[in-house]
Amino acid sequence: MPWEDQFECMPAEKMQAFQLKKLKETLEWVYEKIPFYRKKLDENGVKPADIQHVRDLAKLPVTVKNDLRDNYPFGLCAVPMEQLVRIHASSGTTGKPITGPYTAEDLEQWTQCMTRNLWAAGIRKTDIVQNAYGYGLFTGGLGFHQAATRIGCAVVPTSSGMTERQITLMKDFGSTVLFSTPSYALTIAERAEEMGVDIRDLPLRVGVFGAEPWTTAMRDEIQERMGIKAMEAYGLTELCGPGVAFDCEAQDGLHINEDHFLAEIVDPVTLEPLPLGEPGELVFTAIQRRAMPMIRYRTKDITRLRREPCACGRTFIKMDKITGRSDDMLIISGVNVFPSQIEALLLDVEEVLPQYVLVVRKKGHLDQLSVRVEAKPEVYDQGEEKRGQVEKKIGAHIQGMIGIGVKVELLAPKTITRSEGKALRVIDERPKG
Ligand code: DLL
Repeated sequence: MPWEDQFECMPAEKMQAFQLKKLKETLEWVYEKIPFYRKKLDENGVKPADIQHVRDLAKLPVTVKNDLRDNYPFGLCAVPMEQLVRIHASSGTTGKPITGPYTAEDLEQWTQCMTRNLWAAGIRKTDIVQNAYGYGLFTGGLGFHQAATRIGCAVVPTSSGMTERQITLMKDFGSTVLFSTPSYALTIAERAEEMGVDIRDLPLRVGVFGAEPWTTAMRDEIQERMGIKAMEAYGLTELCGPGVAFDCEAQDGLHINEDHFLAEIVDPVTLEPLPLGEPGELVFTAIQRRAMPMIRYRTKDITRLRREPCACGRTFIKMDKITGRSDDMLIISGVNVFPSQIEALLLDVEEVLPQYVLVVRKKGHLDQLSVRVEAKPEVYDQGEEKRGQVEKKIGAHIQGMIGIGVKVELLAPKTITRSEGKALRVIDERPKG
């Protein structure tokens, strides 16, 4: 039974009526309280009252990350400071940070959304959960912490880093659940192997991973290496943090908390809404937040939406795993490539470790992609000839599956810096501007 089945299993018609009511309230709210939105709606000739159906969303202008930066720190906040009880922030990779302010009600709703996620992952009050997401301004640490506390779990707030200590505590405390980024889970698995600890022999049984793209191949690798079920969380600071979407025991797509977040898929270039099932950029409207609602926020995340019955009984719309961000998309010899496609292919190759980095350079007018991937120690030790064969094999596999020529560099094990949070997968050495 889901955590809040009255919402999670709500029949579609009832959900649509609920969403419309909340959407209208939110539009009135932002129009009245946030000059940025009032101006934008006026410029586009739309009034909140023009929205009479959820599909009328498409009439509204989109919001982008730069709008948040331009209004840093509190320009998009609809309530006075005394009503805020928490302020998170995310720095992103470049530029000014963006802020995530919460009223007490926002914090409560976030906790409930996130609790649905953990509950769907099978986490119960008897669990000992080790939370290796970073605590602090990042929403991962506290977002997971609040929800695990609500279920009544024993939370071990390790935060990220100090990997040996993570493993020692995991063993000593008998942690049954791990929260971390997927790449940090791999770092933990690898370090444990070096320490002679087999995580599969420990009580650990579930992980809830997110905050960065990962393929199903990577999920299988983690499940296998740790002997756990690897579940997923999706979210972003702009909307609350984790708790926007989550997978259930079916592990077949992520249910979106659609009583809080209206999802659309648009063409990233024309911004035209795309029909269900088509891949494109995910756009969200947050319809229950008070401090910082979001109207048609462009996430840059690429996926598809599916509305179909799920074995778990939830009626929430599903999204596929994120295949990448539109700003991470590479165009190599005219072919659009996401790092996740390369990840999936590398994980097919038995001679390598799941540690890689992609380097993009400009050669003349063309973009050139180098795939740097670590060899397994026993493969690396066989010498140059063997390494050359493996590089060729990987190059041919990528050429065969995606149709692009790449340069493959097989690296010695442990060459690539291990992730403790979001992994760096692409190094772009093309000249800027
Ligand atoms: O990463 C919130 C979060 C924390 C989600 C812990 C899940 C677990 P930001 O730092 O603002 O927030 O980054 C948001 O991370 O737009 C996606 O590109 C990416 N992302 C988050 N979850 C997933 C996921 C947190 N499950 C950005 N799969 C988003 C793929 C994800 N990408």
